[in-house]
Amino acid sequence: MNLFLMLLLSGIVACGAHSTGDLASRLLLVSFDGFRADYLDTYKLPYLQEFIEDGVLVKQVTNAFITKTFPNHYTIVTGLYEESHGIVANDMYDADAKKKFSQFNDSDPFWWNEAVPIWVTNQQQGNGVSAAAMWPGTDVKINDTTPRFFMKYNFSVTFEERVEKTVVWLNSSNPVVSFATLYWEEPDASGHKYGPDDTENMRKVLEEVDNHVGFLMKKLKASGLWDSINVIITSDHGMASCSAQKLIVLDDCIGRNNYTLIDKSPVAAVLPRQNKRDVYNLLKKCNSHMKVYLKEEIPDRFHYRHNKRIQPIILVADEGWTIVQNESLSKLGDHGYDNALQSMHPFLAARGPAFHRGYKQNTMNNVDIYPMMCHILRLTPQPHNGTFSNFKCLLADQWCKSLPEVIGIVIGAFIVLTTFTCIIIILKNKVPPSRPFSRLQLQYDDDHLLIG
Ligand SMILES: *[C@@H]1O[C@H](CO)[C@@H](O)[C@H](O)[C@H]1NC(C)=O
Ligand SMILES: *[C@@H]1O[C@H](CO)[C@@H](O)[C@H](O)[C@H]1NC(C)=O
Ligand SMILES: *[C@@H]1O[C@H](CO)[C@@H](O)[C@H](O)[C@H]1NC(C)=O
Ligand SMILES: *[C@@H]1O[C@H](CO)[C@@H](O)[C@H](O)[C@H]1NC(C)=O
Ligand SMILES: *[C@@H]1O[C@H](CO)[C@@H](O)[C@H](O)[C@H]1NC(C)=O
Ligand SMILES: *[C@@H]1O[C@H](CO)[C@@H](O)[C@H](O)[C@H]1NC(C)=O
Ligand SMILES: CC(=O)N[C@H]1CO[C@H](CO)[C@@H](O)[C@@H]1O
Ligand SMILES: [Zn+2]
Repeated sequence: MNLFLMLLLSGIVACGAHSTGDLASRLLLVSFDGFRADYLDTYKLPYLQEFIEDGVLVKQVTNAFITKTFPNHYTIVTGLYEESHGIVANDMYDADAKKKFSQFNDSDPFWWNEAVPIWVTNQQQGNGVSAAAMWPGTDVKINDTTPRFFMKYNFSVTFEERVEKTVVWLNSSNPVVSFATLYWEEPDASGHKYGPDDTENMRKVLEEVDNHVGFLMKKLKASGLWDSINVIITSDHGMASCSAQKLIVLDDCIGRNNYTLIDKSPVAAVLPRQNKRDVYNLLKKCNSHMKVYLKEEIPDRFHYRHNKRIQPIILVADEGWTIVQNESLSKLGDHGYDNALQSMHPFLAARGPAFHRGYKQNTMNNVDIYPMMCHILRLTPQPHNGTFSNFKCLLADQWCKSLPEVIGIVIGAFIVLTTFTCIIIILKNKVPPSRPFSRLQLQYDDDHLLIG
């Protein structure tokens, strides 16, 4: 009975979700750069809490290695590890093409074309177009396509201006904007400047970020989009505290002419100019707070090896350590470290008709976000590294029970079945008493016959 009711209910819920979703499934993806997962517990953020209570929360999202901005923003919108989407760092060098990439010189499609992001697929397959208020790559012609509406990256444009633009785009009915992105530079900038342990300054910036969430909610409500739109709020990475006492000085170990430093801290990409083994051996002896890997030795769990843009040697600093050549420490917080560290993890919250209400789960991977968004927008995803079961519980149209609940249902069903069986046996046992009687009668009859 229990199980039957559950199935019936979930069926009704699934049907309901489908019929509302069919009208116009709009999805807004928001990133607050460098929003470490535990900021949500440490600071009072009433607008975000209101958003979460009405939707779902994933407390910690395991992001991709290296835990930097451009690589992880591209992972979120492609569902691919960095080795597979090709944006393997904020600073890159391609030895074959002899090209350089940096955050400030990122518009050559060459770097982005190893993957197709969701805003392109949405326009190629979907029932609508895409719009972007600044997300890495959205102002580049990837696979010969930009979002139908986008802003050229400019950090001076205020959050309010970005939201106003986004809401006007989403409110358009011709064409329908079914997917939009919104990006904001904080709390990353303050995390670098003050360090994540400076609670006074971090409180200020996080309250500002929370007010931005409030502003976004207010604007979506005012335009009448709030009840029908799906909104995901997440981030690319967390932040760790750095200190001048935790410097790894490469100049103390190796001459600068021996190598080119393609990317710096905390994961340094080293292109040897002399014999690779010699460079490796010098670096290997350099500092116990830094791991040194030949490309082919990079651990499997990083999924960070199979791309020619990954340099022959990489150096991975321990949490809180900074790799320099001879410079002094320039920031009190940094990210990029091992993606197994909790300090590197962001959160994910989502709300709207596609999501459950008041549901929380502990983890998912950021490669799972892409297939989840494709599911909501009914797009056939490109090949990706995500896993459906990791996020299915967040979705309103999926039947999802935890293991204890499943065990409860199974035990419940077992009790019901046992009860039925007992009743049947008892009923059956009630019949037999008449049998000996009839048999007795027969015997009696026999006897009678015999006697007769
Ligand atoms: C940007 O990168 C391209 C291609 O590598 C290069 O030709 C150009 O000089 C760079 N521009 C700047 C301003 O660094
Ligand atoms: C960036 O935005 C600011 C503020 O809106 C504007 O004054 C500036 O001209 C913009 N810069 C570029 C390069 O468009
Ligand atoms: C959204 O669209 C509706 C109907 O087309 C219009 O009445 C409303 O003013 C628009 N709101 C915004 C914020 O553009
Ligand atoms: C390479 O580094 C070693 C050790 O610091 C140094 O002796 C040597 O001169 C360097 N070679 C070049 C070409 O810089
Ligand atoms: C760092 O190294 C450069 C190049 O070798 C040198 O010019 C500079 O003086 C050094 N700075 C410090 C602080 O040692
Ligand atoms: C990730 O997905 C891509 C595309 O399907 C695939 O080529 C790659 O092997 C996958 N990576 C892993 C570690 O499974
Ligand atoms: C690199 C890449 O994936 N290119 C694709 C761009 O989109 C077209 C379809 O419009 C595909 O055929 C290409 O493979
Ligand atoms: Zn970032």
